[in-house]
Parts: sequence; structure tokens; C-alpha cells
Amino acid sequence: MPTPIRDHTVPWPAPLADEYVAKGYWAGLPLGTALRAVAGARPDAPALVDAEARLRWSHLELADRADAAATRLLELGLRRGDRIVVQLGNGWEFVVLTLACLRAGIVPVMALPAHRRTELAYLARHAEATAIAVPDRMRDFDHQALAHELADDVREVTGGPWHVLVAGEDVAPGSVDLRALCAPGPSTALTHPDSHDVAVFLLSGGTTGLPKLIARTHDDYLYNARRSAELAAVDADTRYLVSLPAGHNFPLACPGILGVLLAGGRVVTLPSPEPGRAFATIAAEGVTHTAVVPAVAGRWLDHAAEHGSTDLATLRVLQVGGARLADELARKVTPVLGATLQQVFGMAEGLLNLTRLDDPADVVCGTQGRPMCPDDEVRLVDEFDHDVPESEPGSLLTRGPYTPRGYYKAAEQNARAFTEDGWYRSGDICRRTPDGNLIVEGRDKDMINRGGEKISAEEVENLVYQLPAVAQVAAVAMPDAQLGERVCVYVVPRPDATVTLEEIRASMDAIGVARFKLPEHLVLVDELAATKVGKIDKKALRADIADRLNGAPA
Ligand code: OOB
Repeated sequence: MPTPIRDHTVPWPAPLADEYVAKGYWAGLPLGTALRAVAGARPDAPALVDAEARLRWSHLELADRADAAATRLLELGLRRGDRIVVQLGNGWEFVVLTLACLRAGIVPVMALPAHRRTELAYLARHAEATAIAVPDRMRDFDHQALAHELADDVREVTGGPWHVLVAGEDVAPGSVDLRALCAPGPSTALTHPDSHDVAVFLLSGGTTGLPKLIARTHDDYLYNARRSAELAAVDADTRYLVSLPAGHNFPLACPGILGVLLAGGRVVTLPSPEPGRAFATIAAEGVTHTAVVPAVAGRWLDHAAEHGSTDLATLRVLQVGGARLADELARKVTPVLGATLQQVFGMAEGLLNLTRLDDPADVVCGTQGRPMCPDDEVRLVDEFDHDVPESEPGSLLTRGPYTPRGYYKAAEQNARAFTEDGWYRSGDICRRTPDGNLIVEGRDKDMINRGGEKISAEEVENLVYQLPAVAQVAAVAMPDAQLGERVCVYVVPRPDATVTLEEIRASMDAIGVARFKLPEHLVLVDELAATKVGKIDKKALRADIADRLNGAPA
């Protein structure tokens, strides 16, 4: 039997929770109930368009499918509070399954399509999941086979069943047909989860070995989705394109899929943000809102400069977040794409900062916005946790009504990532402008931000250490024009041994890790620069690789 989730979560202090309720941030509603109410109010309004499968459903059709799927999940033996790893591409199955889970109180663990054996086995074991939902194949990878291979791993922890739910044509014996599970059908009276219960597990960008799980409650996540929808001017007329991986907080709930559905609007899914397809879909579906990372914004700007932007006539709001958007790119968004830019500096851990749609251009293009909730607390501190003087850069700490007080089942990491009085250490170095907006200037966490995909340096190092020829390794970010950063590794080989980038990548691939984590550059050295206290000097290494790239012939 999986342990109850609440045994391993860190709740908000009770007086504060009461205050969040009194102030109306926490509505006391499970997300599924709030979504069902929308279907009651606007039954025939379009809710979901799967641009790939060419399906379109109204809010009522979507809600009925979600309830039928919730009922079938319970018939399969899943119970309220059980966990299911969700690793699906952007499409209708993701949306129906997520809503079904929210209705039944089954908690989705939002994995990314790029995750492989290492990440999935860890997530399933750590969450004590009893099920996984995957595509049959995606981009030439057999997700179904891997999902079955995980069975023994997971059973070792849970001792229970392992259901493999498969979306696709090729549902093998022993798998559950996810499309059939999501088909219209009867639904039983569902017992609703409590609004304080965990609604979803999101993954942290992670600075430690493996991603941590962030337990977002119905109360906090409903607020997250509704408040960000308000600030993005999302309403019943909104048509929102989701082309970033849907399980990521940004396209899921900032306002994303959930915020748009809750407002009675329409969600359009697309498997990837590739500009040709994205532009055509925006034109065909009259998309008004979408969210991208800066690397994608750059590709869209290039595409529009080359092919024109008439396809984007209906696009009103382009949200950009996940990594720092260069001011020069920011300034091109409205002239070239014709949409209002909204910078979003957010984190799966909670806090969302956004520029407001009516902010002056220098705020929209030169800052990452300000907290969305009046009760978000933000401090910028020095290395001793003392507040820095106004306008000086400091490390961002935060607390608030949608920022949980600790990671799930991670007492040791929590001691480092949270202060004793519950502030989350985001690891971002920010400056606050006199008008209260934040500018992200860097970070003091050991993470590489590859076009919005967060990679823990420690995780990469642990994987590289598995090569016998490696004596010492340090993973650092190297600057990159397209993606902002890529993974570079500095390696000290063992005496008389050699190592190549290809060997490192092949060995990580063989273990089974997401491809975006594979190093893209190797520097062999005799020793690694060290700080005065004998730690590897990552700052020096980052400067070194930037110099090397600058000096290198193009
Ligand atoms: C979003 O969430 P995560 O959890 O993948 O990553 C959070 C981290 C932040 O701590 C920061 O280091 C970086 O990503 N980040 C930004 C940024 N937005 C996120 N750095 C500079 N400028 C920005 N605009 O990335 C995320 C979650 C919700 C909404 C948007 C992004």
C-alpha cells in the first residue's frame, strides 16, 4: 500500500491557511469540481481542440469524458490519493486523463516526454506510484516497453499492482487502452478530494541529484491558475495554444490549460512549438494566447521576419518565461509578432511574477514582472540571509499562498532549500526596480537552464562519474545563442586514461536519461579550479568556457 501523501508533505501553518481562506485565495474547492461547474455553465462552448488528432469537444463533452475516465480508473483499482506517473505528449489524452485524476483525487506525477528509465523509475518509486500513462511510441522511442520494464522496480517499493495505460494504436497485451478509458461512458458518483489535498505533483528544476516532487494542493493550484488567468486577460473568448510540454507548470496552470478551461475558454493542443506548424495552427484556430520559452520566442521571431506574421493576426498575448528573455528580443515581440508580451518569471515551487498587460514598454521589455498575489512575500538576501539594500542584487526567498513549504518526502533537501521559517530559496539572483518589478540577473544554484529545461549539474556529474576513466568532473552552463545555455563538462581523466564526449554521451544514453541532459561540450583538464575552501570553482569554469567559446574560431 502506498503511504498516504500527507505523511510526507509540509503544510502551511494553520493560522496562515485560515488567513488564505479568509482572504479568498483558497476557494475551498477541488479543481475538478471547479472545472465541472464551468461545464455546467457553458456546456456547449468549445473546450478542447486537438490540432493533431483533429478532435474538438465542448466543455460538457470534455467534463463527461473526464468523469467516465475517473470512473474507469477507480474500476481499475486506483483509489483517491493514489499516484499515477503521466508521461504523455500534448494531446487530448493528456487533458482528459489530468481532469479525470483531479475529479477522482488520483494524483498525477507530471513527468516530461524526454524522461527515460532513470527519471521514470525514480519518480515512480519516490511517489510510490501504482500506474503510469505513456504513448505507445513517441519520436521513435518505445515508451510502452519501458513502462512495463519498470514494473519490478516499482513493485519492490509498493508491493502492489502496476498499471500501464497506453495512448496509441499499438496497445500491447497487459496494457490498458488509455483512449478507451477516456471514451464517453457511464460515471459513478465520485467522492471528491478535499481542497487541502494534493492535486498534482510537479517536478522541481532540481539542483540535487534527481528532481524533487512538489506537492501542489487543490486550493493553491486553483488560485495559481485563476489569478494568472486574470493577469493574462484570459476569459471565455480565449483560445490558448499549448505547445510546450503540457506537464510543465507554465503551460499547465500559469494560466495554461487549467486556467483557460476554468475561465470557460478553449485549449488547442499541438505536439511541439515548431514555428511553421504553430503559426498555421494559430491562424486556423484563431488562437489569442500562448506561452513559450525564450528560445522558442527567438525562433518565432526569425520565422515571422522571414515569412511574415499574417498568421498571427488573432494572437493577443504572448507569454514568455522559463528562462531570462534578452531585452533585445523582448523589444521585437510586439513590432514583429503583433502580440502583447507578458514576461513570466515562475517556478514549479510556486511564486509567479508577471508583467501586467498594461505596463509601460520598459517594464514589459526590461523586467520579469512582479508577484501575482498581494500576499506573496519576496526577500532578496545576501549570503548571510540579510536583506540587501534596495536596488541591489540578492538571492530570492519567497513564501505565499501557492508556494508550498517543502518538497515531498525530502527532509534533508528541505533543510537546505527552505529556511526554518518556511521561505523557499529559489536560487535566483534578482534586483528589484523602484516600481517593484524584478529583474533576474543570475543564479546561485547549481543548475543549467537549457532553453527552459532545467538540468541539475550534480545529476550530470553523478552520471559522468560512472565512467571508470573519469577521475573528476564538473558540469557547468556554457553560453549558447539559441538555447541560452547548454551543458558543458570539465573532466580530469584518470592517469593514462582518455575520455571523449561521445563516450560520455553514449554511457548516459545507455543508462537511460533524458537526452537534453547529455553534455554538448567537453573540456579535458589536468585539474579543476578550486575556491579558497577547496570546492570546485564553478564560477571560474563558467567564465573559462565563455572565454574559450569567444576565442574559438566561429
Ligand atoms: C518555470 O519553472 P521551473 O520550475 O521549470 O524553473 C524555475 C526556474 C526559476 O527559479 C528561474 O531560475 C528560471 O526557472 N526562470 C526564469 C524565468 N522563468 C523561470 N529565469 C529568468 N527569467 C524568467 N522569466 O520555469 C516556470 C514556471 C511557471 C511559469 C513560467 C516558468
